[in-house]
Amino acid sequence: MQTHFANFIGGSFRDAQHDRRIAVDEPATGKVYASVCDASRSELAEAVAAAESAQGALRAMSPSERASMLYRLADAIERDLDQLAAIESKDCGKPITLARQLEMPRVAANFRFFAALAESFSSEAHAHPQALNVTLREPIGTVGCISPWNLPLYLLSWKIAPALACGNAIIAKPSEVTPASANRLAELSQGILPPGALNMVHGSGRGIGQQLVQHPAIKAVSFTGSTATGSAIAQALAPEFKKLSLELGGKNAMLIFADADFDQAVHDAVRAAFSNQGQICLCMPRLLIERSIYRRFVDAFVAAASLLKPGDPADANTRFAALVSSAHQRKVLDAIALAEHEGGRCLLGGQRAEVAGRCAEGYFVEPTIFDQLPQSAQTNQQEIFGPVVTLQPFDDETTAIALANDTRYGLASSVYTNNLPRAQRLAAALQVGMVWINCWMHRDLRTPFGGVKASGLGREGGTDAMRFFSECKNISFAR
Ligand code: TXE
Repeated sequence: MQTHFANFIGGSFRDAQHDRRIAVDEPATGKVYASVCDASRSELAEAVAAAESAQGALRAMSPSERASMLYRLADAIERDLDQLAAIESKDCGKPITLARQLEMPRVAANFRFFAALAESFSSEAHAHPQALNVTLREPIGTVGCISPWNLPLYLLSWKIAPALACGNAIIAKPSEVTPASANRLAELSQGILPPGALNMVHGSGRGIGQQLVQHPAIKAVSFTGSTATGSAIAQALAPEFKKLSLELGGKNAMLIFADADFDQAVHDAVRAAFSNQGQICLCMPRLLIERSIYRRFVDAFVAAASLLKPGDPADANTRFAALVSSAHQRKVLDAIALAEHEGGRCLLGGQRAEVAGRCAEGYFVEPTIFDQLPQSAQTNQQEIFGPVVTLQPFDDETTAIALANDTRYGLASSVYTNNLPRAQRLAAALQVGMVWINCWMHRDLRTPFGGVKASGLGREGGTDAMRFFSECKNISFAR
């Protein structure tokens, strides 16, 4: 029997009153393996009512009670880590090893981290000769969390954990492309969270997603996804003065100088270009390389990337697997065709990848490398969000900075150099929210996460997330 993912409302699973369902594929095989409910306004109304009714219980909880609820959820996730990794790998087409070793441990870590913060995040007091000011951080009420398909549970936990730590009720809308792990999280939350504290409505973005963010009961929206959708949400919500956090696309550049540790730069560039088949907003699809080492770097990078053999995501030895959907595979193959049309030289890949056996119909694309494309090419400007990377030489620091900054995006950048003053100059000049020096995707949960320009608005992570998911009220006591 086919699996079906229903809405999760008031602590139990409920299907939609109508019978509209969306098919869910297994990207590795190209076959439909499940369906997900396409929720309508009436289920949204039920979810809103459930969230409102949970508010009393959530507000009454002490910080340590909130923390203990999140610790219990983290324990349940850790207990079921293998199962969750298998669910995520099947639903997304991603290597099981990536889900098992990186994503699911980080999901549990997010709940633990915000459990601890629930206890230590404090209101502030400011003494004045005439008054004592107490600045409270209160729950907002009901918040909307919209998450994408590339790191489904990880990015959802990144929103849910701080929202609960602050005492809010949540209505989440996971991506309709990858609803499975969110569904399992909902099951795990039963008996741990008060009914109605976490609700999930499934379905299309333009349908239930849009209805959710616009619903008057939703006081804040945290969204991760494409820049186009983020912009549409921002426009729709602007007249309503809702709190809004947007984590959007990127076209990140890695800058590699001749004085860098060459082998480390090559190793990290391969990870940064092709992890999760390039479907991470922090991936580095543009590599800018100092001209004196350009040829040597290109040879080493192409050789290292050619070792990534597309394979069955369920195989523990696979490091590079499928794209998330047929539509996304088409988008990436179109982007490759455009790169060729723009005059790019294809140094590796450029085709749909053939994987034998059960994966013969899967959504695979080869790791693909282009050079000889000008910065103005669409390939260097538009987010592809797949395993397609471009290489460009630069002659000096000023040119490198200009190339790196010359896109509409501004999420992250990595700089490889052993010249400390140069590293500091670059960190100051790069127009991004996050700069890594001699590393990539190093994550410290206390640090702010987010971008500038078309990469988003606001920051997630650490106390920034706690501030986003709480409302501040100042009370002055006359002395
Ligand atoms: O994203 P969408 P898609 C980029 C990447 C990718 C492109 C499109 O370039 O190719 O976006 O992916 C919900 N109101 N990123 O179409 O549409 C939707 O149901 C409310 C970058 O999947 O932005 C899903 O849950 N919600 C990115 C979520 O928004 C709406 C990660 C994301 O979908 C909605 C993913 C609406 N009007 C894609 N429309 C990153 N920054 O990590 C859609 N949704």
